[in-house]
Amino acid sequence: PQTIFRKDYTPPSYLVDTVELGFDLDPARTIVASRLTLRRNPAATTRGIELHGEDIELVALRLNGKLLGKRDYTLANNLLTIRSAPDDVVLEIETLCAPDKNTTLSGLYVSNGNFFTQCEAEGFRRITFFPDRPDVMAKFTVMLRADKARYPVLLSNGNLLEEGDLDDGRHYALWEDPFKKPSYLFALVAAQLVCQEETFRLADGRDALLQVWVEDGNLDKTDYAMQSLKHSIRWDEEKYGLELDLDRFMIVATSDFNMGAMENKGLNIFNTKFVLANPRVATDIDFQGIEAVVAHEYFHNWTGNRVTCRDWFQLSLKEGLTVFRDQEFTADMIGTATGRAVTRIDQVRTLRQAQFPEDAGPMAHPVRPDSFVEINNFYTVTVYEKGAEVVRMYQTLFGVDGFRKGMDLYFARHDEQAVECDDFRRAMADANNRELGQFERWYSQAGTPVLRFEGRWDEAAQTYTLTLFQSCPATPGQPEKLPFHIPVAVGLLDAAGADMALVVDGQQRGTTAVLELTEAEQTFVFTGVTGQPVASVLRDFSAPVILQGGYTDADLLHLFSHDSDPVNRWEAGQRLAMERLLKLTGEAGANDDAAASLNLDETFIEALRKILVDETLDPAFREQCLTLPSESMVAEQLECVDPLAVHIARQFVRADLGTRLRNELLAQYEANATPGPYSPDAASAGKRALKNLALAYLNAAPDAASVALAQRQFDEADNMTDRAAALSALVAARVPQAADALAVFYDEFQNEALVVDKWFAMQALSPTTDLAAVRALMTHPAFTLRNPNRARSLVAMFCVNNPVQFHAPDGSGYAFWAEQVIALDALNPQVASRLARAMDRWRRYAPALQWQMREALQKVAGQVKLSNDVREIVGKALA
Ligand code: DPP
Ligand code: ZN
Repeated sequence: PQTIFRKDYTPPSYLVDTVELGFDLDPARTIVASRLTLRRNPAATTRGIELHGEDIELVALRLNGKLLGKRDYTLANNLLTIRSAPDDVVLEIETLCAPDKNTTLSGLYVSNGNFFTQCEAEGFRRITFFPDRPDVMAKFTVMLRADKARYPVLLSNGNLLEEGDLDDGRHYALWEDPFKKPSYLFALVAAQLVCQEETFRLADGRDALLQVWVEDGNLDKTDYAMQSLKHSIRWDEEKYGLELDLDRFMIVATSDFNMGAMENKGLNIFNTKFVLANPRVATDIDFQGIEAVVAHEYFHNWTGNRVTCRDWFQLSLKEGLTVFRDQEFTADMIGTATGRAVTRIDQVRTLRQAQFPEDAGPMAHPVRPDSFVEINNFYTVTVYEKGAEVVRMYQTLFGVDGFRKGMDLYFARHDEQAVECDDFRRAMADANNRELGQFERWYSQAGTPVLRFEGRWDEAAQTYTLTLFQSCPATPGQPEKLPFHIPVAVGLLDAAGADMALVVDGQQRGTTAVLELTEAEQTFVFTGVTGQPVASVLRDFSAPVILQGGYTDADLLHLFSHDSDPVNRWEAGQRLAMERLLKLTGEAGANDDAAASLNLDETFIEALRKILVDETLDPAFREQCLTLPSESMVAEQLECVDPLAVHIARQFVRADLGTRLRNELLAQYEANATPGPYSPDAASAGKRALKNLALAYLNAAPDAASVALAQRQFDEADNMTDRAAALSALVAARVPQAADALAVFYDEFQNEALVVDKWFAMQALSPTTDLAAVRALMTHPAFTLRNPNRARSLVAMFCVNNPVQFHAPDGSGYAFWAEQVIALDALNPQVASRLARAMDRWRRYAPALQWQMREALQKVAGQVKLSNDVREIVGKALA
């Protein structure tokens, strides 16, 4: 496969002013007629007209009215080239495609008998021939024609101009998008759907029509998405002065979708997972996900659609920024300081769980990659979540007001343009009169920087000298790294745990100072420090780095008890836990009987006990503090991973906490009941989270009482959060009641696809589920590889989130992985390629596992027929 490089960018040879699309929709044979007006791009460096096209049949091609023959163009490798053409051109293109055969879910496809599209990144070329690149922005008019009884709803981007009946039971709808857009934002839906709709008054006094479209029978699950949409519109008006620029905004849910959702202009298409919710079927996490994703896609209307990307290497320009915006929205919706911190902690967890490993593995790439084979492989946690961290650092450096000034300048300069990450950085720099040259390295260098610190208190001088050190490990293609510009937020705690007033270089800096580290090593002197402080470094996780060492156990206990920065307070607890997990993992791996002799110190238990029962702290925050780093986070710390030892160690800690904190856990279980009707608000969700953590710990060392508690909760709960938590506890406890409860649960929810996904997922990720059980589940009538949510719920869940079973010593998990990647690849390369990444870290495993993992990778790589998507992933893993 061919590698595409950022440095090879050339401007498009022609620009497209208008696109008129006509669709005659038929599942087996859809006719697409396209009429493009093009003009030569004055900035072009190439001459011919280049149109992309993939898996479509060209029926006719006319240039300025003249039918072109085979000699007038070339069509090879999915590229149609017309070598010579006048400066102004009208192209008329007729093509055919077969949506019902399209299992890739990219382009135009059929799901449950309905038509949907997905064009990002390069799906539009599967619909018609077009310069399918984001820097070609055009005005679209779309005519849809289809059978009226079968497809009563016909939707596309923008505003509805006209609709009516045709002969033969067909009907039509004509849509016009008033804004120019790249082809990846095109969408259509032709379907049997119903909608919840509402008129919403915008800040400028206009009324907009908001619609949430779902399959019949799901209108009892659209309220939360609608409410989230209204909150998002309001928030963007108030926070950034950005308004909805259309008369209507539609969200459509489909159960077959590769991603979470898609921000098509005015017609967002969503995975049902991020639309459908009511208390009976959705958990608190689901509600949170819906709010965040609805907001994310809505916010793209400005950050992504009005200002878009010049090329796909700039993906983080829109994704990092939009993730940051949805993160801030979520925090603002909760509103409290600890609520904000709890969401920040979730973000830090995601980085550690997924992004740091990516940055340290074979797929490591900068936030703005330099090359790719398949762009779909670069919709990554690095581009999204690390990209959001990079955007967050501007706000940390310039403050909320300075950040807003930068945003305003960005829109003033670039509205309706396709631009680069550098343009965003320049807007931030210029609006704040700062030079941000070095900051560019966050976009160009891959790898997670490592930050260390040394602090020295001088009693005589009353100074505290803090020396910060940074380095960054080599990543593929980048052996040497230069220092980053890192905002390091620091506080100093006195012996009583109170924040000291900070004076750095003679300047008063409040109680948290944002130090700007730009060198490999740099020293900062705090003056007027009257007692030995404990430094709280990297408050609020002020940069996406790994903070190494520097703390004693006593320091960490002090911070865990007192730090006024809740994120670092939580962090201290995580460090205490991690040190213990690593030590126990070493012991558990040493010999087979080690499990019986593991032991946890009273100091640690006591520290957790204090937090657990501290009623001055939000339950949501306490739950975060009591949650241990995951097995994969522990594994990330090890040079050579023995997944079984990691599992034994972590399970031991969970069970030991369940036993030694039993009374406190029981008390919290009772105290955090949420009587009355279910509400997904953050305070109630936090209580349920703490209560269900207590239930899980009590059942980590199950006895009759704890099992009965889980069983009672399963039987009596009126909401999915509590039911699913109880069922998971029973499954994890390996008790006979689990099988009955699973059967009851399936029976009750078999017609709710998203709950059936949960049913598969909770079994797939339980350490009690081995590969044989997974294979048995794959024969269940409800299982199919064709639906991405379902495939992920069982196969990916097992391979990624059940490490102890997946890494079975006989290598059977790896053989299964290879088999499933190959099977999925034939259907849907994007889904297959995600699963392929489960092997990224194979070189870190114990030798006996490593060679079996390599064998599985080689088996996939050796397939003659393999998508570029999967080939790139396994190729990089083996390189
Ligand atoms: N739909 C994906 C997202 O919103 C890709 N743009 O992030
Ligand atoms: Zn996005």
